[in-house]
Amino acid sequence: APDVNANVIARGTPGFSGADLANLVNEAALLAARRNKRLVTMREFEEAKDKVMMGAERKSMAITEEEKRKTAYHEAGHALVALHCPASDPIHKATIIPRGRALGMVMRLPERDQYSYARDKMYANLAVAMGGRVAEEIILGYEKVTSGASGDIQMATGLARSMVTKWGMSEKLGPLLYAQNEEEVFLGHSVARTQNVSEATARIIDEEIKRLVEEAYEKARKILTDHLEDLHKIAQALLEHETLSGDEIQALLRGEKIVREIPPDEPQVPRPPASSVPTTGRPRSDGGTEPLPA
Ligand code: NHX
Ligand code: ZN
Repeated sequence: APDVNANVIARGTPGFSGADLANLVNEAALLAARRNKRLVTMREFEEAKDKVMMGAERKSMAITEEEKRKTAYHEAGHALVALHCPASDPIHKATIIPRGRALGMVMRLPERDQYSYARDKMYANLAVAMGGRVAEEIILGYEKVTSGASGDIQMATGLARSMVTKWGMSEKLGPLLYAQNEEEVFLGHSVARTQNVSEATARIIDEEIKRLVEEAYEKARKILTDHLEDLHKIAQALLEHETLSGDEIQALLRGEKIVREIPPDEPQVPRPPASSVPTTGRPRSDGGTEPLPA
C-alpha cells in the first residue's frame, strides 16, 4: 500500500530533529528510486528508519548457523521478557540480521511522547536487558555464554547507577545526589577525579547497583524458565523469518501461524521518461522538485 502513515513514523522516531527527519525522508526516497518505484511507501520508510537509527544492514556478513542460533535465542530472550513486563514499551521488531555492531536486536518503541521515566519502566528495562544473556545461559549452557551481551550489561549498569545515584530510587541511599568520581575537565584535560562520596557510601552504591541488576537477572530467569516453550517458538521463528514485528511475535504465541504477504519489490508501473525520480520534496513553481543527493 502506498499510504505513508506519519503517525507510525512519528512513533518510531522519538527525539529526531527536523534534520534527522529530512535525512530519513531522503533515505526512503533513495531506496524507492533504487527499486524503480514511483512512490515512497511505508516499506521504504521502515528500512530507512532502521538504517538511520541502527546502522546499515550487513547481510553479507558470514555468520555460522551456530552463531545465528545463539543470536536468535538471545533476541528471543529480550522479546519474551519484554512481553511479560507490562511497563515495558511494546516491541516494534526483533531481528537477527546484523546491523552496525550488533548481530541482532530487539527494538521497542514508546506509544507516545514520554516526558518522564517511572520506576516500573526502569525495572522492566533492567529485566529486558538481562533477558538476552539469561536466554543464552539457559539454552547454550553456562560454559557457552559469550561476551556478546556487553552492550546490554553496560546499559543495565548505567541505568541502575542513575537510579541509585541521581533518581533517589534506592531506599538505602535515599533521595540524594551522589555525584561519584566526577571527572574534572580543565582546558580539555581531565585533571583529577574528585571523590565526593565517602568510602562507606561508595560501597553501598556499588551494592545497590549490583542488587538492582541481579534482581532483574533473576526476574528474567524466572520469566524465561516459566515460558521456555515460548522462548523456543520465538527463536525458531526468528531463524526462519529473520525479522518479526511485535504483532507477529504476539500472534505466534497465541498459536497463529506467521503469514507473510511478500510485497512485490517493484510494482511494475511503467516509468514515464525523465522526471520519474521519486521525491518527497515540495513541487517548485517551475514544476520540478527538490533534488536528491547522489
Ligand atoms: C562479536 N558482536 O563481537 C560480535 C560480532 C549477543 C547475539 N564477536 O545485545 O551483537 O557479539 O540484543 C551497542 C551496540 C557489544 C553495544 C552493539 C556492544 C555490540 C547485541 C558486540 C547480540 N542484541 N553483540 C545485543 C551483539 C557481538 C556488541 C554493543 C554492540 C549478540 C549482541 C556484539
Ligand atoms: Zn542483547
